[in-house]
Amino acid sequence: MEGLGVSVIEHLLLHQKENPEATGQFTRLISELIFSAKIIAREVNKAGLVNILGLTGEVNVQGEQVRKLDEFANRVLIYRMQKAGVLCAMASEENADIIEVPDNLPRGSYLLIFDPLDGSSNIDANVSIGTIFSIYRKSDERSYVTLDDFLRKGSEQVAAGYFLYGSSTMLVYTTGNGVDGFTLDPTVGEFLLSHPNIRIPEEGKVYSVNEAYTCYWDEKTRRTVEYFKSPDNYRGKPYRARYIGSLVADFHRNLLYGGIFMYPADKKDPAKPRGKLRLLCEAAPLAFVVEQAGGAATDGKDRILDLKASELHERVPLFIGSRKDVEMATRLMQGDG
Ligand code: AHM
Ligand code: MG
Repeated sequence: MEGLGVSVIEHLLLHQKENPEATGQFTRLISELIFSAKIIAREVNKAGLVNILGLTGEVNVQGEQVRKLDEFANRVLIYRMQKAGVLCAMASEENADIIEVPDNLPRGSYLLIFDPLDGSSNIDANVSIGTIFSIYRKSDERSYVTLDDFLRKGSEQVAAGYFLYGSSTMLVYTTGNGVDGFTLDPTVGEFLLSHPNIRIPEEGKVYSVNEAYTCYWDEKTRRTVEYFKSPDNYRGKPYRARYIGSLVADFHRNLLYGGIFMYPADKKDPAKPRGKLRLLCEAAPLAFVVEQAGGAATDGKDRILDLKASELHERVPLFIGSRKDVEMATRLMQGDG
């Protein structure tokens, strides 16, 4: 029947032919992710009602305070994905080490990396937050998994995307064949295709960066950000500033409307010599999405998808968004332009 929408799984099955990843195992993986995200969305939506908000008092492996919903989202994903029978191991922003699927559970050939609830400092203010995921296939037949299995180039991802918990809950993802967006229809409990074949505008009107850190930036970073504010840039007028401080929300807005998001290195901040964002669970998956939508992502020099992580929680400077804007920022960061 027409007019009832296409669900994610229907969409995956419809595109099975041109999509090598749309195997039974992959479809199961996506279904489990969706189920986990629905549970997380339910808790995010009722967070204000049930006093689940606030800090747990614990700090995560990166020294940041963990909020209750982060912990909840992390537990849901680990618990459900471990049982799915399609993964051999996982890695989470909240866990120092890789998480293997226990011996008593069936294993599959996929590796999953996720940030369970990104932007969690915004939870109390009802600002959009998200779950970012990145999927690789194990590169050999060994029955065990090591850290090296995760230290791969982003270009080897077989799928990546995010769930956005905002005014509506969305799933945006790619399997290397363009980017599609689905919106959760709460009345039927399904993600329905709402944004087929998303293309990011070639150049944007928006720059997104936390300018409070100007004092920590080197000269090239300052000049790069100044460029987008200048009436002498290639648009001939200043870009608008938009910065939510919630990566998925900032990224998603720029993906739809065009623009550039920057989280540069803070050279003078010993805590962030390589910026704040993590290569494996934040930069690489969003880079895969943006490239598949016609955009670009670099660390100010090299393509994000060409970088090979040397540790699980490696951080990386990030310039991501509309292709022309990112190319310009990268040239400026190299002192060229
Ligand atoms: P988190 O993973 O601990 O939530 O941190 C990542 C978040 C991103 O969502 C956002 O882009 C960035 O931190 C904002 O950082 P800052 O407050 O330094 O601008
Ligand atoms: Mg994060």
